[in-house]
Amino acid sequence: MNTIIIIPALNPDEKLISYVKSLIQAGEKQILIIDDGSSDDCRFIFDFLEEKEECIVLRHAINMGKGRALKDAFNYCLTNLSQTASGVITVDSDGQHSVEDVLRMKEALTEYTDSLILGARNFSQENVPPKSAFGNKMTRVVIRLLYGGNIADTQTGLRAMSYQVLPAFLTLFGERFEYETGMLIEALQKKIPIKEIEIKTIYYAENKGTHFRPVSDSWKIYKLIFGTFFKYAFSSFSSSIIDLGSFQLFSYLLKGTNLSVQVWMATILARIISSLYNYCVNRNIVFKQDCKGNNTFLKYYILCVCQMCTSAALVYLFVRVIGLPRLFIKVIVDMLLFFVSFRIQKNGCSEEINDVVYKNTHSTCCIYGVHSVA
Ligand SMILES: Nc1nc2c(ncn2[C@@H]2O[C@H](COP(=O)(O)OP(=O)(O)O)[C@@H](O)[C@H]2O)c(=O)[nH]1
Ligand SMILES: [Mg+2]
Repeated sequence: MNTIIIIPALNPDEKLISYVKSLIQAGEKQILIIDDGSSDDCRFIFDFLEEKEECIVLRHAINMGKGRALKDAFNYCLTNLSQTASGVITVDSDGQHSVEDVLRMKEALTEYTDSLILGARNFSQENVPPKSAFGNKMTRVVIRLLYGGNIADTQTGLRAMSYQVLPAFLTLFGERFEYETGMLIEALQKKIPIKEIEIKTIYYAENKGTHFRPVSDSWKIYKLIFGTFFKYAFSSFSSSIIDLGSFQLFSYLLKGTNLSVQVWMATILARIISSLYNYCVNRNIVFKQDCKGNNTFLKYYILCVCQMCTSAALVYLFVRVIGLPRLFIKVIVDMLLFFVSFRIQKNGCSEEINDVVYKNTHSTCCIYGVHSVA
């Protein structure tokens, strides 16, 4: 696969020139370098690279952050370099990624065209500065707990992806290092497979030249990780409360009718209200982008109706047979249904439905998932 090498750079040193030269020697023909508002001292490096026919230099007038630089580069590739390549590899400018590893990523990309491929470092090695090892291990655990997936190197800058998956990352939130964390969360949420290739773990001078600001960049990364999760949790929890509250209200209003009418009508009306609320919240707040309108709406409701009917039927049955308070039974039934639907989604009933369920995941599960929180 023909690939573009993308190198985001902020105040690089001369090593960048020899690094780019060795990439060219290794056969790379398209290298996109982003000068992200680097100081005037570095200008000669970018001017030199710009002269090379294999290189394109994009410049930011001021420093806008690695995330912004990557998004601009991805967009440039998709809009201007769509004829000449079909994938990209992002590489750091400070020589932390060996040319051999870049080539291995390229090879992997020919096989995993539907995946986000990560060049994973080994943080147990001796040359890894303790701060970097700790930060990475901690982020790995938190992402695993909140989103699943077991990603060995969550902060790697060596990443490869085909044009097929690239658009998913274009509009993500984050201007600095947190953008790269957002890419991982997006891949996990959208079920874009993540493949890791072990690479050499290179650190120079205890990583003293890093642009990573431990407090403010870590804060941004964790705000993103928890923010996305809590938005989802809030959406699920509040939908659940609305569902149960409406169920109780409609049961009360339908008091004069027989049990079957009460349970079915209350379930349906409550679900209409709570699912509309949930769909809107997820569409506008939780998963701001990538909702393909009616299509997701329709599929969302097909799933919703199936779960709703099962819920009403089971609540009716258990109220009749066991005679416990119906709200209590509804909580238990919806909780069980959540786990069942979750398992079905995990095993993958139909790929398409799965995809939709995943995009709305939490929305579809929400109404049920919620109850596990409630
Ligand atoms: N475009 C751009 N690149 C950046 C910025 N900060 C860091 N980088 C690049 O991102 C890569 C990794 O940054 P680095 O400071 O080495 O972080 P570390 O390797 O995680 O310690 C390098 O290629 C940097 O040049 C930035 O603000 N803008
Ligand atoms: Mg570095």
